[in-house]
Amino acid sequence: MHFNHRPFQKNDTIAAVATPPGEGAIAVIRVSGKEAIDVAEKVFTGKVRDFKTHTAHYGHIVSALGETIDGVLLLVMRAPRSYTGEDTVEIQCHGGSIVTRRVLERILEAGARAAQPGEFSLQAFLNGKLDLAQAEAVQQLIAARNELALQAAEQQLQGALSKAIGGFQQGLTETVAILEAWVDFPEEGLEFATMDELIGQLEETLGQMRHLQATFQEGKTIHQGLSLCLAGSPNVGKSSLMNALLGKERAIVTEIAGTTRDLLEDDLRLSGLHFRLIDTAGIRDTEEIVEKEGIRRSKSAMQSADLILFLLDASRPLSESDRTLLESVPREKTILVWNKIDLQKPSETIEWTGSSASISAKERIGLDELKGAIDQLIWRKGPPSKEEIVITQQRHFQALGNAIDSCQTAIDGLKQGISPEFVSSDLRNCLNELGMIIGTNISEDILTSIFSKFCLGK
Ligand SMILES: Nc1nc2c(ncn2[C@@H]2O[C@H](COP(=O)(O)OP(=O)(O)OP(=O)(O)O)[C@@H](O)[C@H]2O)c(=O)[nH]1
Ligand SMILES: [Mg+2]
Repeated sequence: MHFNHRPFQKNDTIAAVATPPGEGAIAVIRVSGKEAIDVAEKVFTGKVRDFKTHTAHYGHIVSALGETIDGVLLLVMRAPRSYTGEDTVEIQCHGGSIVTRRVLERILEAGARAAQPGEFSLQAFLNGKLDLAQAEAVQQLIAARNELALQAAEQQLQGALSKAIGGFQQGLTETVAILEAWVDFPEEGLEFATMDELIGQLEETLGQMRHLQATFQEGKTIHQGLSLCLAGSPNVGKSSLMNALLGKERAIVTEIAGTTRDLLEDDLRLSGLHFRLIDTAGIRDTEEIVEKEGIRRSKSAMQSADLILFLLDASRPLSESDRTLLESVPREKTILVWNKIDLQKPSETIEWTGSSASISAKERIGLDELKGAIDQLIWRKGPPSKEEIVITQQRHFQALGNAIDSCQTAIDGLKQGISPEFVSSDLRNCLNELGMIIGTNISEDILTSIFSKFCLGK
């Protein structure tokens, strides 16, 4: 693979601030590449060239004229024992944007180039320290917004996904080898396996690939979070429930029907996931212009939400409008919530086979039951275990899908007695697609687009 033009130049020595901007006790500036030690030697008061690998040294960063810029701790990690696989120097200077910027500028002046986002991880990938799926996991780990996303990223970083893909590749490569031997020496027939065995092996791999691909549904939930919409007639307690779930007085609550006019949103963390919680205007017939627009928004929020909590007031008989509304909700993504169970309950019967919960938003009763119902609706089979491999990225999902299609075509071809060279070409396509996931035979454009989404300094 060649990496000879901008933005990524493999042989450059790159530098960036690796800590977030703003005030902080310390900031870390990372320098990596063939010249990292020489650059550090120029800007630091100690003999960096003589420093042993994995040692820390106190000293000063000085300007070209010898003026002190900052007192720092300097760490040396020599190739290949570093994150990037290149000589790496990390400088811990005082935090704060001006000090940090001056130290970085001095390093750039001494010969390093400002790194692009993700370029340290790209170096690590090009040096074989991480495969592509692992490098992507690093960014996912940083960006994880909930425990399950963190768990999935850690697992991918450890190489669990890469190992599964490697397993598919190994089996498919063996099959290709047998098929190609058959193309070369047709008179000898399929010497190493019967046709049924070959088809059987391919079908097994196909099944495993399909299983892995299907985890993307969960993966998306974990990675992107879900929207959770509170809906129902006016005054049923939607805003009260929003406040109860958030544990703060986010929304205005009054006894006047039609209090909430606009959509209100906030972040909610629940059972290892993150949600976008949306409170809506109570839906009813009205000619009032502002409320009408609010209701239009409520309906559209219900349509686009991943989950709906549909509230009914358990303390009063259901109105016609409650019933009509209930008819219109998409049941598969709705939990029916009876609110105000602290008040006397009229006996109501409605037809509802989906999930439901009974609560009092005001008195904070039944919230655990409600959370349980939400959990159940999301994870019909329970949340993924620590061992289960879940794919969380669209890119992986797509490549797996293409691999599955090619594998299926190969199987169909074998069954129909199509010439083995066509079958082996389908399997090679399948192998290529799998390779894209871990980064073998991947184009520079794709690499650039993947790594450019990373944080600067990572
Ligand atoms: N007793 C009792 N009162 C409740 C409960 N939940 C809400 N209320 C009361 O019901 C009234 C309406 O509550 P809201 O949370 O504003 O209702 P809403 O569904 O957001 O109403 P709109 O914004 O008008 O659509 C307020 O007076 C609340 O105090 C409950 O669980 N028990
Ligand atoms: Mg409200």
